Amino acid sequence: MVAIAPVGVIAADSSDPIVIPIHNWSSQIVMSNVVGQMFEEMGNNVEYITTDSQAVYESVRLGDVALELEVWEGAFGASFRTALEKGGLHDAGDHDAVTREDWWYPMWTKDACPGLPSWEALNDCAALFATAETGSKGRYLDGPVDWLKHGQERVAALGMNFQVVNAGSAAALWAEIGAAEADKKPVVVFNWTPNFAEAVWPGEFVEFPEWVDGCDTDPSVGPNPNALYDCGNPAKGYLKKAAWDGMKDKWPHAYCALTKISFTNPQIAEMAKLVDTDELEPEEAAVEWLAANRATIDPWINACK
Ligand code: TMO
Repeated sequence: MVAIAPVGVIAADSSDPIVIPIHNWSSQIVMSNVVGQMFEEMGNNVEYITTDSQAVYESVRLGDVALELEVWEGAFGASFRTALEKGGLHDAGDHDAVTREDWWYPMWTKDACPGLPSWEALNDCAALFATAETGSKGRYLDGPVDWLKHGQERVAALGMNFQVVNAGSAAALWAEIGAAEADKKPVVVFNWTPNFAEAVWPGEFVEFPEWVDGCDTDPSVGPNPNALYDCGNPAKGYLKKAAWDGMKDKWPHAYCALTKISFTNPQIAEMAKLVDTDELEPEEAAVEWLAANRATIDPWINACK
């Protein structure tokens, strides 16, 4: 006899592991574990793989990994758009979060440079940020290179008296702020929100010329008619989920849950805090986060059984 599936019941998910990519900042790692554990509760197999945070969009497009949980507009909008245009990956919806990634300083920096947060004021204060390494120029500690923040291009496009140094890891950013804290030494580093840092060090983003679409692709956009990257990052950026087109058919229940998932700024900041402040391992942090947030998670699971 041939078994016929009742109408309205979706096929079972494949028992192949859902491969989830992990990058080099804490909220993304914890969120990936939260969602991975959620999928496991739904009966799926999950595998984590550490990947470059730009190349991952090509991996999602080809189905080497199933999804990406944190597509930040500022850092990854361009790679995400490129992969979308090539095909194989799609936008699986936004988190209920507003993001910003840019040059940032702890508030004590403003005591030494009261014209902040304007970028022109920062530039006039460049000497305050000079180090043995940067000579007469101010030091700006940018993120790890794979976040492609184009700090050097921005300095050139706006004629700033700063030298851009790339941090080797997110931890190096926090160490730079921490080391400056005792003497209230002025520092300017790459930072973002939502993040654990906002609860630890009050601070502000530097205000650069406002982001305009095309600032990274069309030199005529932005205040310097001959340069790309002469704008700040979006001040109200999106945070998206991306999925491999094949995920829907291969793991329909997990895919359904992915489309429901939507984390908020405080929830994402808490994910980072569990690792960066409380020093839990990401997997443990995810267990804790899930235990404290069943009311958020359970409806997503129940809607996709
Ligand atoms: C991609 N990041 C949140 C580190 O700016």
